[in-house]
Amino acid sequence: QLQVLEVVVFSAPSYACQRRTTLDNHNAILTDALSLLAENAELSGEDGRGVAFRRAAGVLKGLPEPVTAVTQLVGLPCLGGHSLRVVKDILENGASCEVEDTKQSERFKVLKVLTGIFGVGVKTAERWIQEGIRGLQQLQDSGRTLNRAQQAGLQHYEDLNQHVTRSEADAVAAVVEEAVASVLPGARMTLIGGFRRGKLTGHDVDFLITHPEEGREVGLMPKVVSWLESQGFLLYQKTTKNSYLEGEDGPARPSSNMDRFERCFSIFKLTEEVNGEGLKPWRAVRVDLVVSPISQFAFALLGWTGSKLFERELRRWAGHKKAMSLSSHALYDNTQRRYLRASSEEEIFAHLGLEYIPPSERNA
Ligand code: TTP
Ligand code: MN
Ligand code: MN
Ligand code: MN
Repeated sequence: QLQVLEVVVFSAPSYACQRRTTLDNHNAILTDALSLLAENAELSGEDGRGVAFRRAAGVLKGLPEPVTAVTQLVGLPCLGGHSLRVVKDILENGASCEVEDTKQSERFKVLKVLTGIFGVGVKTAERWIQEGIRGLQQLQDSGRTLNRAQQAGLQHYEDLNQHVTRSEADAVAAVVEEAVASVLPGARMTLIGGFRRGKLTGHDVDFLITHPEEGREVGLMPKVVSWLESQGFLLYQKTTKNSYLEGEDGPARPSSNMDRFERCFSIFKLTEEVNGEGLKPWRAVRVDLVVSPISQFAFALLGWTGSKLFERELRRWAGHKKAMSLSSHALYDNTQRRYLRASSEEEIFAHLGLEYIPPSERNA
């Protein structure tokens, strides 16, 4: 009997925002490897290489079945020689030397531990390493002056490096909901970030808050924060004021991709009552709160739902393919020289000439 072996050759459009990427990843071994190399590049200040590895991983995350041979990948975008070599090593030898060496490298391990402290970025970690610091205990003993965020980060290191579960996210949501309803009836709160994309765990919980009447959201954040503080829910918080300037005929063009919403980076004290059973009476959870006026809500929702690669690719698509500038506040058409309004994510995708991709398929 003749056996016909069918080998699938994959294909995919090149921008992540053109692809539907669910959480059903059939190539986790490969994408974990590429993500690790991306992380190592980012920790070494090589952002360009980091993006290249993230894009390569993004393409593989969307494939409908496991890759069995590199020949299946010939037609795919974003897979450069370096990424293909890593994939080939894993397919043929079960592992990539480069990935294994990176995992074992002292520098990578120390950078991960130090940047794993909330409030510590690559630059600070680099400086400490140069000063001879190799771990948390050493940092604590060194008597270095830490800012408020870093102190809280060190204090709650273990909790904050433990995944937040969906049920913990729901418990936080109930608290934030109550806070918002108490300080401004009619205000709305939406779960954003990874949990909106359907992830079962996250490194934090993200919320977007708005009010259906434009302007009513002004001054909301300090009230929410005060309420949470008075109820003993906050172990740490830093609120950043809205620095977005309203222009004559619409919001001013943002100068960078950093958005300027009023936001609060916080650490919640999730107590047993809301946490369900557990061995400890409470645990620390990172929570991000963002407030947007209703006129910018769709842009904020799209911009804060992620994934980070999906966001990056949306902005790249807008700029390169459409001559438009997309931010979490607005969409500007550089050809027509005007802002394009939208009151839903669907409208933004339509403005961009993209098929609508729901949150659960933005997991590139
Ligand atoms: P994150 O909370 O960092 O990431 P995540 O929710 O996708 O994943 P995790 O489960 O690990 O928490 O960011 C959520 C989204 O918010 C992400 O798409 C990028 C966006 N964002 C901004 O727009 N500005 C910011 O300053 C930050 C920190 C995030
Ligand atoms: Mn599948
Ligand atoms: Mn998040
Ligand atoms: Mn976040």
